[in-house]
Amino acid sequence: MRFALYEGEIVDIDLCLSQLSDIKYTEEMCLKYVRGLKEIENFLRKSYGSLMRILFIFKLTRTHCFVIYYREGNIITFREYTTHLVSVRRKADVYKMSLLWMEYESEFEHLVEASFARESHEKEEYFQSVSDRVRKIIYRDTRYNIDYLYTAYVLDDKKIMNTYAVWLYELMVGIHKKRFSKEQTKEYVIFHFEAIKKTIPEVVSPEKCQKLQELVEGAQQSIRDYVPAVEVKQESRYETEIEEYMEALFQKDTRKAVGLIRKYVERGMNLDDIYVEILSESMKRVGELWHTAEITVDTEHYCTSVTQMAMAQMYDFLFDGKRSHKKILSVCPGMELHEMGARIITDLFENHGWDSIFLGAAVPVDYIIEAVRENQPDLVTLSVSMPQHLMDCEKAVREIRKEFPDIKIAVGGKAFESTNGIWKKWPVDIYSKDARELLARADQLCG
Ligand code: B12
Repeated sequence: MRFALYEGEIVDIDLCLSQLSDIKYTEEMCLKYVRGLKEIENFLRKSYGSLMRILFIFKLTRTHCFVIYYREGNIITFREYTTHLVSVRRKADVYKMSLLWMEYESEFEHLVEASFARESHEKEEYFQSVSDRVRKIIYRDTRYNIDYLYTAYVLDDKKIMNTYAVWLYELMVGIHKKRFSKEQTKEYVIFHFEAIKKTIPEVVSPEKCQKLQELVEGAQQSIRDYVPAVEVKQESRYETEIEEYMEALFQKDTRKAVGLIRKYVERGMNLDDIYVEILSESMKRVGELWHTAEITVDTEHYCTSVTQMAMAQMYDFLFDGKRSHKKILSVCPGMELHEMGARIITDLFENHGWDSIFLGAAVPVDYIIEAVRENQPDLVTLSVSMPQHLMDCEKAVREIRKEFPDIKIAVGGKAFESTNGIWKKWPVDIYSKDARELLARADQLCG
């Protein structure tokens, strides 16, 4: 067997030369290659260090390739593709390097690859009709689907998967609105889940299959049963301020937006209200507008950065009151990037006399423990917005409880709302949806 590296991938020269167009490969035929693949893997490991996964491409004809996904001595999946789809896969691989992905057991990693391969195979015509960008998005969505499936499986909480399925469907309705009806989108999302369901027994060990397939079926059923809630607009008592702040954001008028918040402070408005009822509420509405495709992600990010700027200027006004000599340490565990909830909580506590340490986004559990050891706070608050990060949160909770039994622990954030009260299974002192309720209970508990 002779191999060559071609654009960073390994190509079987003999197969390229033989130009076989009608051969159908079987798993046994693939296995013949494993010895050769292992040697190449060892060689690449020496040259490049750790390898996540190798993609082998065997060219059959000018238009058809045979692809093996191979990892540490095992074939993950193999399929025949048009070369066109292979180039999509390559790009998806680059995309996959993004830091946003969660890490999970290899079986689930294989499930992403194999489900995407199945979907692109079963819908080959559709995959060819859409742009590279769309195919990349479908790959990304497959990965997100498995993130949620994995989380629901590990935490044994169906609601995580069901809530996500409906959320994904709503997101797709917005994205598809110019091309497909809601019914077509519904079928499409259900099909997307079906590809995962059918692939589960191929790549996941048998004892996990039933539970995983039930979770996927539950997700599909939630989409079928979903009836959009009749919208009852809940007016805030700060409706005028929220609207003028959001208008400034959408006009991309940074100075005006930041200035408005300063003006509210100078007018003597309660600082807690500004944080919770204006800034937090505005960000939630921004999120909903992104979710329904009324604004794009760049605008969402802009609103985030301006809101963080607006919060930063509030610091000047926070530290005036009487100190209570209590300390809060606030953090987002694991890979959680949504830090504004934790930040708002920290500022609220500062405003009420607590000393605070805000560690911010994405802190690995080991470092959270170290920070707790070093700073000995009275209260640790862990904030999670995306369910995928609940596992890290649980780990942090359990380790803190074990090592520092006297320190109080509070958890909260949007992720908990899509669980069946997962926090009840953990050794926490406080869970709340509401930052001000947390403050009141912490004052009592740590008093
Ligand atoms: C800003 C934002 C981002 C920013 C965050 C930047 C930053 N520095 O924080 C960035 C760009 C990084 C981001 C990324 C993503 N985001 Co985002 N994001 C948001 C958005 C619009 C606002 C978040 C926010 O600050 N809200 C305001 C704060 C104050 O609210 P909060 O966190 O819920 O906190 C309140 C309470 O929950 C509570 N609380 C919070 N923590 C704690 C802790 C304790 C102990 C207690 C008691 C209470 C408590 O008190 C707070 C005050 O009221 C939300 C929309 C939303 N509804 O929140 C989406 C949202 C959270 N994101 C979402 C998504 C999908 C993503 C992305 C996958 C894609 C994307 N949109 O770019 C990535 C994933 C990133 C990752 N790996 O984690 C979805 C999540 C949906 C789901 N299925 O779970 C949301 C809900 C948008 C939506 N409506 O669909 N995002």
